Amino acid sequence: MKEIKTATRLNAYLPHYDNKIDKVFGELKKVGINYVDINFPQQTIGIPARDMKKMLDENGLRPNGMEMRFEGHYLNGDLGNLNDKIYQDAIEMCKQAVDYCREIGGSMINIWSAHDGFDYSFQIDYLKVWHRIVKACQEIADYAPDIKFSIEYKPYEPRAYAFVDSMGTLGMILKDINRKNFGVLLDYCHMLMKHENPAMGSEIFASRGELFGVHINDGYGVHDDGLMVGTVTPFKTLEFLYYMKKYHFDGMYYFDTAPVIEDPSQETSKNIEMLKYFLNLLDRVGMEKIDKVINENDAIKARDLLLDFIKK
Ligand SMILES: [Mn+2]
Repeated sequence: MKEIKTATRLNAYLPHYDNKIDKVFGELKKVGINYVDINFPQQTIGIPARDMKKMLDENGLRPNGMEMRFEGHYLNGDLGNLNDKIYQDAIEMCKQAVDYCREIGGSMINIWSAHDGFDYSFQIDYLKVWHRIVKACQEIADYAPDIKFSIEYKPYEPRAYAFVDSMGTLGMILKDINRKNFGVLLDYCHMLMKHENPAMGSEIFASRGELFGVHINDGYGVHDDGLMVGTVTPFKTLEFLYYMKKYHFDGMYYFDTAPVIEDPSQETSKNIEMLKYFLNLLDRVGMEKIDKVINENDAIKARDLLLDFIKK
């Protein structure tokens, strides 16, 4: 079986390891993780890129890239902020993330615009914010044509309404950004929160070559629960993964899970186990057979397929 690229949330580990990132890297390697995504600037503060690269090399981990974390003065918006100074800061921060990413040998920047959104009616000018985000993304894309950028959407939290909130809005804004190195990162839990079916997103974006990454996890749909992979909606997870296989996704599976009570390494090993088990299960049931069932457009046969997954 082809190597699966996996990474996990470093913030689940750091408090258990004196907030020392090198100790966390050592632990990740032991548990079977092979790639790392680093929150920028949050997890790089005080660590020059060359030192980060050295720590990755020493622990046999490969860099995927950076995950943007807009904190502090970005409370009222980041890449869509209507204050010129803060807007420029947000763009500048993405460029700094690119520089750091290149130095550690990474190739991807994931942008989660935590604070672009609104809480009240009549609070923002939607079109103005839309154009600012598009312009910012174009500037960042053109700054680094060698880097792939993904936008991760979420319907709400911390804002009551996020600006880029769904597969539809993201699809529209990508069309306006119109840069080959800009794509999508699907967070499974975020899709459940929006009452989207994750598989619909993985098929549509992967088929267009726009799916650059996934955050895989599980939840009940109301909150960003970040539960272990496959534990709440196993059939939906299987359907989601079916399309990842169908379109030969070769990006990274990032476990965006949040063990609060559980030991993070035990939790990560269960995520890896479930992901591999599900990807194998799709083969055992048969990709062709699944494809046939889908083509028959028949709910009864689709239900029978679900039972086949349990029987295998
Ligand atoms: Mn995520």
